[in-house]
Amino acid sequence: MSGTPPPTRRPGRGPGDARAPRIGTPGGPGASRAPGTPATILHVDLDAFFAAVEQRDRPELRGKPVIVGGGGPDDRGVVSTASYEARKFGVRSAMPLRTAGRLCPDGIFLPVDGTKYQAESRRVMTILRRFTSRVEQVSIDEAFLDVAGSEALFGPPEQIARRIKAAIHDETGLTASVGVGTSKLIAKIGSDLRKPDGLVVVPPGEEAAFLAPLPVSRLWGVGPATATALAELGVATIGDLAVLPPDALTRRFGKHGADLVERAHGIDRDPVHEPDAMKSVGHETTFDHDTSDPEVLERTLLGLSDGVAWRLRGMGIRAGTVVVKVRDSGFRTVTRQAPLPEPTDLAEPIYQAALALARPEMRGKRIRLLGVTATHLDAPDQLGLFSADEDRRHRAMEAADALKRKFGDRTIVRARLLDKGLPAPFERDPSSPLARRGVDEASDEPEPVTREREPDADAGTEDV
Ligand code: TTP
Ligand code: MG
Repeated sequence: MSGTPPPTRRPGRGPGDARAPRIGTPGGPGASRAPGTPATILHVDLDAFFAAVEQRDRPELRGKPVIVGGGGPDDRGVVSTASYEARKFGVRSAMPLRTAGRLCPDGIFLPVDGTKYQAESRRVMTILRRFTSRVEQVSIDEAFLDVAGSEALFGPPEQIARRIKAAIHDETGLTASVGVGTSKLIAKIGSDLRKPDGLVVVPPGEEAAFLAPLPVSRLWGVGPATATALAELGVATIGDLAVLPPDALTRRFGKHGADLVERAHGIDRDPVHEPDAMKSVGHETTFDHDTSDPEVLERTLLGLSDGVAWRLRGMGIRAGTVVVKVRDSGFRTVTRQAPLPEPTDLAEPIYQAALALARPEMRGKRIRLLGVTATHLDAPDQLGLFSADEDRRHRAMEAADALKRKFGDRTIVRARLLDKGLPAPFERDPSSPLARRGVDEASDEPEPVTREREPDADAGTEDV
């Protein structure tokens, strides 16, 4: 919030502004997608979400450095998020709480109230669905919208973005940043650029100019390993990448290289997926070194299951089936699936099912990749209301689970995983194009060359 506590708006950048900054050079480099592609994609991301909810509910915390996560600076866990006031001291998500305590001795440390944040998340997603049914929630506090078709009712995309910001602010007391563009990539980068309470509109045709000055690490698909490899080729900014001959990138990075050049021009063909189209939620991880260590394999499955359950809960949906994917050192990939005893959004049953499925497939092999996916998802809870007693009981259980496992024990599990050089699955989701900030640093991205060798489609893999 840069010195201004929520829900106060930053002057000149609030939802009521007359004009959003338009980034790019009019008449600059040609349209990056087919001419005439309208800029109807929005990315909405709440600002310092968990911390902002706490500052809203406790006015005495506004304007103060608030650090959410675990029990305090002596806790073994990690920071979930920090208010913008705390970020000035260098505090970031996924940082050990002890480090946060050192950087920001006057920080106010608060435990994570997962139930409260999930309820807020549902309220915000319900607001978004008033503007279009084409809402793809990608994490607890962010979503893509495609507002093509909503303009007759709500005005052009920029106006819709303002209305959304105002509605979120008025109805929840939280601020959101919004990016508007022709693709998810542009909208996502736009929403991040002027946080907090930002609004960035990139008109069609100005994508490449908009991206050019930004560091190449802003592109998704560019983690630390790729960034280092690109730096060796003299690439620091997205503009540097855009002018490289695609052939050179393809030789160095395979298909991934060609994708990178496209992205550097702002091209991202992935449409906004409506909830009905969402068939599964999954996480997978490739080990740096193939392993047959049962402890590593089981912990990884636990971490993956935890990540999947977290996302299910964030979206207010439950899964009926668990699918595991096991790839061995010879690139043989099998998937196995089984129904859950009952639909769930809890980590434990997902983990138990995943372990039972994976164990026979892992025995006696060196494992290269593990994945856990939840399918047969029930419809998102659009109203965010839980009427039945049964549902209330479940929510209570889920809240306890969330607090105990994810933010208490789980942060320790996560820290243990990190100790072993394993990725933290909640924070790194290969099935999502969104690389989360502060997280790639914690996870060991496989070398791009390795990735290139991976077959695009796995023979024998069921389509989930
Ligand atoms: P983000 O949207 O990444 O972060 P944020 O909303 O706190 O801040 P920003 O203004 O930069 O968007 O994540 C949303 C919430 O998810 C965040 O408030 C806390 C939680 N979270 C974690 O628990 N661990 C993590 O590593 C990250 C990145 C987020
Ligand atoms: Mg956010």
